[in-house]
Amino acid sequence: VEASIPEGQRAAWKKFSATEFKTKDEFESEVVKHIETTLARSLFNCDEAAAYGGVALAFRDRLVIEWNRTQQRQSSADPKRVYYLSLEFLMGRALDNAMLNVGMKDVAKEGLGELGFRMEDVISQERDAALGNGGLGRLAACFLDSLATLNYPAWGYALRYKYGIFKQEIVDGYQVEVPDYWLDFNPWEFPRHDVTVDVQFYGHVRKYMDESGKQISVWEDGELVTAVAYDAPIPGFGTRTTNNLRLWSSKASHGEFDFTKFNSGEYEASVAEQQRAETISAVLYPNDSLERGKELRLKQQYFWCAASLFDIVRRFKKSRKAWKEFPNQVAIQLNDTHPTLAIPELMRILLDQEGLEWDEAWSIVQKTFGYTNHTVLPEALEKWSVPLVQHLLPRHLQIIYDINLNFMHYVERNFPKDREMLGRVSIIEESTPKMVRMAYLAVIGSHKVNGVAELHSDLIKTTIFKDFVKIYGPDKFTNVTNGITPRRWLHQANPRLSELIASKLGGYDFLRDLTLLHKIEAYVDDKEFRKEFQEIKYANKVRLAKYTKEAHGISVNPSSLFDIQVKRIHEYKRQQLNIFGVIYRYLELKDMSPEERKKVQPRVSFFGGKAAPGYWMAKTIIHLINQVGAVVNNDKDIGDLLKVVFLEDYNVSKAEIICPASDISEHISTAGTEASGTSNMKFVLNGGLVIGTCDGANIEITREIGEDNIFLFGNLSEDVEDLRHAHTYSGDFAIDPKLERVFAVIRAGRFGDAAQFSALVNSIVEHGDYYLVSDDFASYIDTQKLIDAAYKDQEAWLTKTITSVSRMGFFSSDRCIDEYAEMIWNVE
Ligand code: AZC
Repeated sequence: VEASIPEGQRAAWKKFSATEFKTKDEFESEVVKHIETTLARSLFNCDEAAAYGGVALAFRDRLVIEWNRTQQRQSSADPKRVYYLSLEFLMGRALDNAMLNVGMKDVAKEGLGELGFRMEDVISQERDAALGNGGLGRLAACFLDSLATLNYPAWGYALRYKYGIFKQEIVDGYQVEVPDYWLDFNPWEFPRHDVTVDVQFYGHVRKYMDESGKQISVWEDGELVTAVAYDAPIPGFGTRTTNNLRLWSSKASHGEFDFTKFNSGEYEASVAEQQRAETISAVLYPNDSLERGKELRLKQQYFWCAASLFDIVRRFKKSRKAWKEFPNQVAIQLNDTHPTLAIPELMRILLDQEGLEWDEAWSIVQKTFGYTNHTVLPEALEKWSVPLVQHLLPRHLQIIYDINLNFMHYVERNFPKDREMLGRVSIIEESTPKMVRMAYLAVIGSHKVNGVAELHSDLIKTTIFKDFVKIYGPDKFTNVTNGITPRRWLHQANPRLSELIASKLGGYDFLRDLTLLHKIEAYVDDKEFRKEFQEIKYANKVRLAKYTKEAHGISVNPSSLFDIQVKRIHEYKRQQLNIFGVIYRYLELKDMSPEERKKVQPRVSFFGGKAAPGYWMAKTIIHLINQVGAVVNNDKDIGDLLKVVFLEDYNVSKAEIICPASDISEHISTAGTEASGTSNMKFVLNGGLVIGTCDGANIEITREIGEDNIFLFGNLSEDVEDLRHAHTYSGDFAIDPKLERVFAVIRAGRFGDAAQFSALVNSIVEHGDYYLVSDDFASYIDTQKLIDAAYKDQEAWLTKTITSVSRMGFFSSDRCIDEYAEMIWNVE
């Protein structure tokens, strides 16, 4: 039922309609009102947390006003909308972003000062919204910012996890996971208790013929869980568009308790059922690039897909358009295979509920979906066991089998000579138990499939989806190289650099069109500009040094070369290569005479990142880094020449301090394994250089900024397979002698009990060195030496960094979103 105010009363309504604050005084009045009423505090008990609350609520009101207007505009225009389905949105903090996007941070800062608070202190009260693991989730967050900024009518859909990614504590050098309960106070979300969807699980399928002889399927007798919508406003930068991120929370379908059970004395049972329902949206799975096939994870995926599709279909049906118009009104992007169940779910809605014929339904589905692949790592490709899917989603399994049958017929007709192909491309893997290959289902059910950097998009066409390129032709596969939002990753994280650039370009237009950055290349020889640029980098290093001292008690000298590797800990990302390199550097320093040491470029090696709780090898790497730090940082011979810091609990808000502070950042994955990487872009945009392999977006960064401005090393992706093969079969695989020296000191117990690191060392020495650490070690060490030498020439270094920043325009997520809109979504 539409609950609109009648015409006659609308004038009164409009007279009292909420308006946004415009002046400092109005802002202060809003803040004080919220602190005194919404938060029930006073000037006698207002701490920084309460001040944060007041400011956040004042800005939230502003966002809501624009958000309502945006939704009204979109409802009446009813354009084609984009729905970005992502199990992860790694948003970080919202307040600073809201202030900057709305363009009122300066006003707020002054107002806050008058009320007795400092902006930085207030901002830092906010907890990160950490509903993601790493790159995939952060990319989704950048995309939301760009979608709103570019005025696309777009919605994000995800789950409202009670617990985001765990908090990482380092205890005795080991990672310990602590739950992240982030919802005590979250002013940015709006519960929509009136927007709910009942989602079914289990049960069975009854088939019968109706009068016309049509086969009907009914999914019956399942268990229902209710999805409740929680909405968060997503403001664009310098625009009134404020889009919606809708997060689903699960609860028992009959409310708090089952009253029948409750009244009959089964108190515990009634509560247990409620808890079981709530478990679905309780926690984000902390695995990055690994799928374990757990039932609860599949439940999460279906719960979220079913609720989101119900919502999308409900919105479409309001327009009373014919079903064939659906793909002209709706574009759904699958962020990795996690939402692939949306494909059979839309089929189920169209077939079983709307009565469409198979072919028409299937054509709608294929035109609606696009699929983004983020990895070629085999262990990350989702597969669900057929018995599990059968048990949880019996109707969907039938639909998946029918999709597969049609597909098999198609392949058979078109490739009659290649009998083996059927088995290779079947959605069902003939293993024990049989498995549903989600990536294949996603490819088959979408009209476009994209990778996230050029090399990666080429690789998926020649490896995991090779047969599908033969089947569908190459045009189904495309590339959209990742990007980052310059609002958060330049303007917010590095306000001084943003201001300096704005002062030269005559304003902040570059934040909406990052290609304008190329104009600062004209200042590369400008003395004043150079001086200021260099001072900003130094100040950002001082900020990180201060944080390092406060958080970890380690003093680092901001004049040292800051070398940073922050990202999830994974063998393919090769933090082990980095720390082995650090050990080698340490050994060389120890060998030197005091005279020789004086010539050495001092360096701080920063590491940060979480290991999946069950990923033992990654945890061992963290432990080794901390053990090396404990030795090196306390070695009197070494002093400031080398420090090793492990930054605990790396997250988005810390990245905002870390990325502007690098001289060098490390993106050193085994070639062909890192689909894109996005922190590489953040570091270069903030005036740091990169040491990297020819992998992911490093390649395109090199193309844009020039090979003189990046330090590339290591084997190329086309050689990886042969090298791996040789390790195992050639018999003469010898560990690099420099690396051998590192292993010798680890084995000798220099960094604590050697047994703790034996599995890590043996993965290289005895188990085939899958990630090519030894193959790339010498080249890595040599390149680090080049970096030391290059850094000595500060003027030349500065020229490289300024030039690089000016050439980073391509890597804005605005460019990505425009590419998706044009090539995949067909939206305006
Ligand atoms: C990541 C890729 O590893 C990274 O290279 C890429 O930049 C990023 O996606 C965005 O495309 N993949 C993941 O984070 N994967 C998962 C499952 O979390």
